[in-house]
Amino acid sequence: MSTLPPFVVHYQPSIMAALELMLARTGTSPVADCMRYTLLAPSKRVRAILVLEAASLCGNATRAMPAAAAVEAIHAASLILDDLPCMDDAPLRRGRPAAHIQFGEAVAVLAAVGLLNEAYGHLGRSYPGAQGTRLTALYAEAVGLEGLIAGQAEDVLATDRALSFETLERIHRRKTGVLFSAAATAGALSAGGSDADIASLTAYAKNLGLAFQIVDDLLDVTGTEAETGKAVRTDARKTTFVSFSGVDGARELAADLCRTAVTALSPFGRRAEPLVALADFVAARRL
Ligand code: GRG
Repeated sequence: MSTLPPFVVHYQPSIMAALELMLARTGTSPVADCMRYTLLAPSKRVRAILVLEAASLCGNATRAMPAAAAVEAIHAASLILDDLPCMDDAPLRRGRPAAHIQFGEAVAVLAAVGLLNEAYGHLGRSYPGAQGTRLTALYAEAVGLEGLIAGQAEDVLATDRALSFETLERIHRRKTGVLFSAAATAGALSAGGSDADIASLTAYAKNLGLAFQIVDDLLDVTGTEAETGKAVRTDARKTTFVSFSGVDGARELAADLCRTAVTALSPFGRRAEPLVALADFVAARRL
């Protein structure tokens, strides 16, 4: 994988420690090994950073780490499932053989379910009472039938079919954007943020998530396997933001969405600078 910018590197050790802690109870077995293989592999950790920065913006980052670890476990589960032969059939992930190539399909599926299970268990153990219930429900809804699962189902069923822009946008808001929004909301909730804070952060993350996906489509066309850590030129049978708008159009769309995202942070003033930097990173990323 290409080198990460210093802004993102800064967070890696504490997030890795939190992920190790979350998996401390899982022991060793083929399924546990596959969970660790996927979750601890090199990643930008954008969703965890979003949780931590949202919490910090709401005045208290001290309670956010379990929610940051949990969103990364959910994300890792989604990557394992996304790469399976019955889905995107992708051989490479995070610069390594995909989980099903390394461990076989059965273990990979069980590891994905195991990661989801650990994510929810970790939330329940880390946040007592109403806060834990709210965070668990938030992530469950993001994964569910208005979120990742719905987006993935519509995406898989759309292979080899032309899509309207509206459908394409709905698929990717669900597949990618919803987990970004949940991460920002979780950070705010862990910090006791107000409804107004949550509304601003959710609007930011929703737009950032769609921009992130558009850049993902761009990198499939303009990036290399060495930079992205995954196979490229794989989207030939799918309608993507690039097939719709061209490389320049998609780049403009992503930049527009990042600008809209940043505008939503205006109530926070200068304190929002780290999240503005995150949007800049998303718009320009090569990995
Ligand atoms: C039950 C969790 C669950 C999911 C079922 C398989 C599925 C439904 C959804 C797939 C969602 C998915 C993989 C969307 C793509 C999002 C995306 C752009 C992934 C790449 O994320 P990065 O670049 O990856 O942040 P790293 O490796 O840096 O973490």
